[in-house]
Amino acid sequence: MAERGCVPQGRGRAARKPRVRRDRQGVVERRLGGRLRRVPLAAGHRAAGQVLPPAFIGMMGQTQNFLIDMAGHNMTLIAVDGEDVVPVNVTQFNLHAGERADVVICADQEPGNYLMTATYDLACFLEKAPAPHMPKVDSCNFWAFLHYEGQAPPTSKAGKKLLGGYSPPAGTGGGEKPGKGTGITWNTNERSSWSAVRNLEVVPEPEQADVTYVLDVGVVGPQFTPVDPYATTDRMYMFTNHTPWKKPLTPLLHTRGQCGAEGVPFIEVPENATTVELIINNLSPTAHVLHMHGASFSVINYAPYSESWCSAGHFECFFLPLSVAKTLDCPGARAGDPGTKFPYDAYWGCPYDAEKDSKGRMLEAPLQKDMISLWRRSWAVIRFKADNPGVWLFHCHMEQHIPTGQVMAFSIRPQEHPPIPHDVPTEGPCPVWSRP
Ligand SMILES: [Cu+2]
Repeated sequence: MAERGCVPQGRGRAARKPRVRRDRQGVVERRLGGRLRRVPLAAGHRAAGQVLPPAFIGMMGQTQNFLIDMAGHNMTLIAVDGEDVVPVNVTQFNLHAGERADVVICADQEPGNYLMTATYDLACFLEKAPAPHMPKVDSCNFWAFLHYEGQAPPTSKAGKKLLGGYSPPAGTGGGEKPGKGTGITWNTNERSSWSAVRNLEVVPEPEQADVTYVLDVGVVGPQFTPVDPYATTDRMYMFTNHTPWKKPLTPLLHTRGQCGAEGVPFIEVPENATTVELIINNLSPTAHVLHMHGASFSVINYAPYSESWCSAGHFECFFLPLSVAKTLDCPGARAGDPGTKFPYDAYWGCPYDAEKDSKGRMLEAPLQKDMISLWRRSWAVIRFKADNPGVWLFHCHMEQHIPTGQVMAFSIRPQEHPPIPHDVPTEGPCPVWSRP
């Protein structure tokens, strides 16, 4: 099949940087290979031969992940989390809560209506029946159409299936039997995807970071009881020890964490440290979608078993007992808290082992992100530059994991924190250290 698409493919000098500008009417200018196209986005209609540059934003709450497909058209990925990447054709990409992906779709097919699909893959098994602590879901698929201007709107609807879920609505015109796109499947829940996309401006990492912190993600024992409402429990943690988030008596930025911050999980990064490394171990059976405020980070390593014994295709890993995993899959597996009792003893993970895992580091051209999906029972190693003075949150982006405690903070270059204005309200008895 001939190469299709509107953006030059390739790596290095051959790749041209697309430039995008949006005005208030939703008109987009995108310069591609020296040609400037004006594309009115508001109508959502496309004429043949035009470039459609949608920005996908993961606006999910409890949903972790969607797989995005576009029938009959190549999608060319050009930016991830706001950072430009070497254009690469994708037949499917995934998007977690809060992630962003800019793609170019070339409307170069036979006119018609072409199906776009977003699939929450981890919920598809719940279409047929509920599972413990999980409700049955009506559908794990969501659909829309790419509509070519001048074509009649599609009339078919999704059909309810007897055993659960829906069959997709039908495309029309060229969309009735669309051809296959060309490109890679880009799924950041798999290790190999982290080296399949490369930033236009490469940020190589040094062999050694200035400082390394090991963070565990899990649940504090002796018991984690999801009561109604779910968010009234607060025993999840993401920190160097088992400390769930606790609101400081007065904002950390006001006091540099030196007052009213007892028991609050935050790290003051040394003033002379520039490259900060985080080894993050997920000691729980579900993925977490982590977001950093104030900085992008480099993803330099990701657990290889995200594509083997605990991949998305091996959902039984969700129910796997720790004792079995230690024998069969991961001798170094450990519990998030030894005090958790059945049925919450499912909170365990297979943590990073520097001796065997450091050889997999991607230091030459690590992908720049401000979000990462930390796969179930899994680990990731990321680095960020401590060059933006302030107190910045690092937290799970899943709606139910924020109030349950999966939040921490970094204090970066405290000596350079901007002064707090006098008219900012304060709370608690602490002085405001950074006020001039
Ligand atoms: Cu989470």
